[in-house]
Amino acid sequence: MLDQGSSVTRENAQRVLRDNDRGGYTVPTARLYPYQWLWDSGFSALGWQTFNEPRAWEELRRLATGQWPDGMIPHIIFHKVDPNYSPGPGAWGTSHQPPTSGISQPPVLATHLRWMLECTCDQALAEKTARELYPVLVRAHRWWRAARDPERTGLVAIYHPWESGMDNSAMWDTPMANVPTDILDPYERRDTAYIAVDQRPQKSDYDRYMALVTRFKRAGWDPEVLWAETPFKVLDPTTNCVLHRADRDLLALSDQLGIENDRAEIEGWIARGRTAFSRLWSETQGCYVPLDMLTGEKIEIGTSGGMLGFYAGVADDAQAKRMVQALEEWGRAVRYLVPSTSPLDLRFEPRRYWRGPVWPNVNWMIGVGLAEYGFSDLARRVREDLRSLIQSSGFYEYWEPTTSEGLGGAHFSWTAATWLAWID
Ligand code: 9WN
Repeated sequence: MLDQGSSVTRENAQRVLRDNDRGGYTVPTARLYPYQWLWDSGFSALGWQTFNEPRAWEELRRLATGQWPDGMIPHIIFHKVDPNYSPGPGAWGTSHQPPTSGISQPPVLATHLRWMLECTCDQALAEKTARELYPVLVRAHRWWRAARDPERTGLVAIYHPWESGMDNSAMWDTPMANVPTDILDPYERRDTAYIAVDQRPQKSDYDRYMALVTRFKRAGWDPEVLWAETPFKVLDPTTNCVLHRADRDLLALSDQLGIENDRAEIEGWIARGRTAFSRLWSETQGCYVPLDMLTGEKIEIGTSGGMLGFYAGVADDAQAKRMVQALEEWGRAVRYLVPSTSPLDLRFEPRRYWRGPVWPNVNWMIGVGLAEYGFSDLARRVREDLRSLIQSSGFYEYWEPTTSEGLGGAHFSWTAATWLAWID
């Protein structure tokens, strides 16, 4: 069934973004997610740019208003309190104005800023805003290194599954099993008021999500305490691939804008990161996998996040060929690429959120990466599969990878943005 009866056209995609506009920032979808999310807004900005450039830049400028003094850009900015979403600002208990969450999300912004600068029809506005945002992004990348890789290994840690953007991925089953729930403020779930429970994380996941929030809040969100005491500390392939790509784009931006100051520092991040990725490679899975810093164990599972090695540009020829082979196997097991968990894995659940469904923003990143590596047939399949999914059911949040059923929220911003900026 098509989302709210709307056919999939450029005009309707624009309408989704307009409907989700809250005056300078875009919510992912009404009610279910009524705030500004970091990576959603990054994708929305690319969509806005195709028909309203000033509004696209405004999206990124509003994200910058959430940046903490230490450089972190939080994963949610609570511009206007809305009881439809939980956990709201009170549960996080951070002290920033505007109120924000206390963790981050995959840092897509430098890559998107570069994309916008390259696609602009208004060079003067683009350059002016890029100059304003560039230092914000350098501070954000510096924060990842200082707070999340203080030992300078080249890979950054995440402290919460929400930071990966892939909340209940099967990647997190083992490390989440070690998160104690003895410290847990009472909380209420709102998501299942809108979405069928079999498409959302389980209660056992939410208990642990909220136990982590409660613990970090009691530690006053102090980065050093969190580094020392977090019971969830993982090297996530998605975050590291997105950050590595964004480092390379930040360096390109510094060239384009003629800003010399930070070059050596950014080059250092890139060099260290490139070597460190070998720690996350799994020949068995044919993709990158997470590493649990608290046990030292790699977490063997194939996921779409692990396929972002193309997008990061870190895979060598042999690894790239192995990833293509794995993706082709996945593509024979389901009709539509790229399922969020390998369909050959027992933990694959085709309807449950990040445990199986296809996600538009991830297809976009994998498709871009595949094309850059010269795998044009597979790149085309990843894009065309997404086109078919959107055409069959509308601008949904995610899809069942064989039946093409649209799942999760409808009228979804990053889906409309993907349509406008990458597919149509
Ligand atoms: C928690 C907004 C966000 C996305 C994430 C997605 C989901 C939130 C939630 O929605 O996460 O951050 O409440 O489920 O997993 O990727 O950014 O669309």
